[in-house]
Amino acid sequence: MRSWPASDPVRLPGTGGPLRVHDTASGTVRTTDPGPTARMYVCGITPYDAAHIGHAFTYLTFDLVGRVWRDAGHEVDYVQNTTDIDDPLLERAAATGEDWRALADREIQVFRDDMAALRVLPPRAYVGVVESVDLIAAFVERLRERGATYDLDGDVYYAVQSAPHFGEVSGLDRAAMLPLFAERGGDPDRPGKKDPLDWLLWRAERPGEPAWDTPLGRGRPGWHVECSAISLHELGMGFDLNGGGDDLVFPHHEMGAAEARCASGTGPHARAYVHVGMVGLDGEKMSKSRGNLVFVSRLREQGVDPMAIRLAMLPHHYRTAWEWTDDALEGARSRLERWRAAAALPAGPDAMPVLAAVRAALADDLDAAAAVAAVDAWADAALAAAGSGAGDAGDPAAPALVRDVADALLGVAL
Ligand code: 5CA
Ligand code: ZN
Repeated sequence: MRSWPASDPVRLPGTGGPLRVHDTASGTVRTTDPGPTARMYVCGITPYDAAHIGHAFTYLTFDLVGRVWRDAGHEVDYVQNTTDIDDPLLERAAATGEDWRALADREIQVFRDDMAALRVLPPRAYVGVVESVDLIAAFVERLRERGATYDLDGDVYYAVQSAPHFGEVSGLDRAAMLPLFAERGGDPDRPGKKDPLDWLLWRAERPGEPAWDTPLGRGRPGWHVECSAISLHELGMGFDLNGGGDDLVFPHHEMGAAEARCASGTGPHARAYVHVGMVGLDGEKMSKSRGNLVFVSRLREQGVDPMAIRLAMLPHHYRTAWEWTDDALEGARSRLERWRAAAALPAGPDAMPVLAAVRAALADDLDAAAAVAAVDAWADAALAAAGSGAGDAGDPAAPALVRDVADALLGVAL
């Protein structure tokens, strides 16, 4: 389906260094080592509601990854899915009496507008499940041919015993896996399953539910299989980074990795698994099911500058859970004003050290707080010099370079 618009980030002088990020599978911060084209897959929204700050923070994180890779001289091949058919979407549509397709289309469009406003660079391929049903059914058939599946009342399950590397992504043992599986969309207690951890690949048609004709029969895909089928089709095996929020470590990325290994006969699915901490509000994870949400689209409607929203998220480290507050948005607003005022000065202190500091900070496991602090320090010094009457002193090229650094690496338009 259609992605969203963006202009390419400006090119900065020189090149940035290699990106180091935390890889969930190894539990360590590792240097990414992409070829000329860095390949990234990130799990997209389930479009039954508008995107909240938690979603936005996840996509901001991977936007920074793409920007650092670009600055280091790589092309970036970025793929994102959208789960435009799944139980929560159908449940919401049933509750409100809306057509599920209309609901999904509307919320996907709100998401595109949010992402474009926040200056999140778009994926090369933005892929829906509905448009991928044939691809996913063919993928399930491949798993079936490899003997990894079994049928249960017309549904198709992946047998966890056919996943020799199971646990490679999350590092969890069975005792830890079981409750998470139950909590996050799994069905450990369904009678007839060979193992409680076996997971649904294909759901045969149920009365009143949408279904598609495929060689597997009429039905629709299970959840995890959409991301392994789409990522393999678009990027191939062993791509550089598989990302999402840390609620996807298990079961979603574990089960997806097992399917991809089985279908391809090689592994791993991705060279690094990167997970983002959960954003909360009032002491709880922000989630559609809890309803404690701050929507990006609502803030935009209220006239909040999207760059202030971006700056309010930016200083948080991607691996640490944090809470959204109105105060933080206020702080981001005044920071944005200060940065804009400094960047509009006729001259300022040498900005090459700012470029070096922002590059080094982001390459170091996306230390965006340190990157923001480097711009703060430059802006404070530039404004102080201007305030003391020395405004024309300094380097006349510095404000433009800081604008370019903020634009290309932080995604903030000044
Ligand atoms: N469609 C699936 C992925 S295939 C899904 O998880 N959709 S979602 O709408 O629930 O979440 C979209 C993305 O935002 C996922 O990467 C998810 O891990 C992330 N996410 C969800 N809630 C939060 C939160 N509170 N904070 C940070 N990231 C979040
Ligand atoms: Zn996914």
